[in-house]
Amino acid sequence: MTTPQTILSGIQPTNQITLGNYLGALKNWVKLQQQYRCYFAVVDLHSLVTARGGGELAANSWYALATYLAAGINPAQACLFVQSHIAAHCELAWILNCFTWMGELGRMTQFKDKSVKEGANIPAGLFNYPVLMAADILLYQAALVPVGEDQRQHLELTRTLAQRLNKHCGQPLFKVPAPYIAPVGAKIMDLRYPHIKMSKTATHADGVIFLSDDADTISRKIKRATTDSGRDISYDPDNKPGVSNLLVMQAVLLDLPLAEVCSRYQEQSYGKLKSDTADVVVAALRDIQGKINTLLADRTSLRRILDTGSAQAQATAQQTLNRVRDTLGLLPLT
Ligand code: AQP
Repeated sequence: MTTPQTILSGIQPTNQITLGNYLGALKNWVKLQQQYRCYFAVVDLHSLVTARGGGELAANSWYALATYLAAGINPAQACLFVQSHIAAHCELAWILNCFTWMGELGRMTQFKDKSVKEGANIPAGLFNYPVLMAADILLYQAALVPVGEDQRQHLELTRTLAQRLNKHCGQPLFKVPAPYIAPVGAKIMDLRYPHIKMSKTATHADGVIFLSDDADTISRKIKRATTDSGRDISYDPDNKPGVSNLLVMQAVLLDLPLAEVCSRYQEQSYGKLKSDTADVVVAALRDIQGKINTLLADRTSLRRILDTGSAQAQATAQQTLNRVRDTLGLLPLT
């Protein structure tokens, strides 16, 4: 029997998880855990870049862990852990920083977009974020990284760094990972401003569906979603981003081909599309929301899952880090 390939992915607990995170990442993870050796992290160190920590970060981290489980991640199949519990992430990130060029980081679209919001004091962490992400992935020798479209460029940098270090050290220290981008749902758009992606840290909550939103809130947000001035309902993300976004949500949540969902709305109104989409989203999230609340009420069990996952992640990560340290000539720890 061949050893399954490794997958690593994570979500930042910057705020509560959104429908975009769920459809673009989490829902795929649930399928992938059957076939691959999976590591799923709550990447809390990344969140410090914009959230700057505090009680909310801790609460959001527990919430993220509970959401992974409620969505269907099975801790007996996948390793669940919190990024900051594994010190190797920061150590490898520093090493990779020494092999990353400023020009490469300056070209990152997410850095350019997010630094505009930061004003005069742009945290260096925002600039170096893709390097920490590369460390997250390379420590576990991940072959595949399921991400939404927004992370494609960061993954490309991870590949470059893996190849650069492998060449520099004259040996395959790191597996060169490939992105796993779902054909549909990889970029769920904001409901209010459908030309930008739905984001946890959007300044306007009305365009974002949080997994914690109740049924009325979800319905209200979808019914007020921006559509366009036409009448026909078709998948055309360039000219009809709002309508296309709702069609995609239904297709992914109902596990139906996009063309089949589109065909249901040949002679229908935008109002019907919105109310059906609201029903589909509410129904899909109801079960998950109930489970999240039950899981959050039992912190001892969540802690036990984390402890098991951390021990497993620590062993794998340290193995990679030790090889890197040796190869680069850093003195052994003992
Ligand atoms: N709108 C989206 N559609 C599809 N996938 C998405 N992802 C994020 N937004 C969408 C995917 O979710 C995973 C976790 O993302 P992240 O927490 O690392 O941060 P992000 O990509 O920066 O996502 P957000 O929600 O926009 O967070 P903030 O506001 O904190 O920056 C990734 O796989 C991502 O691709």
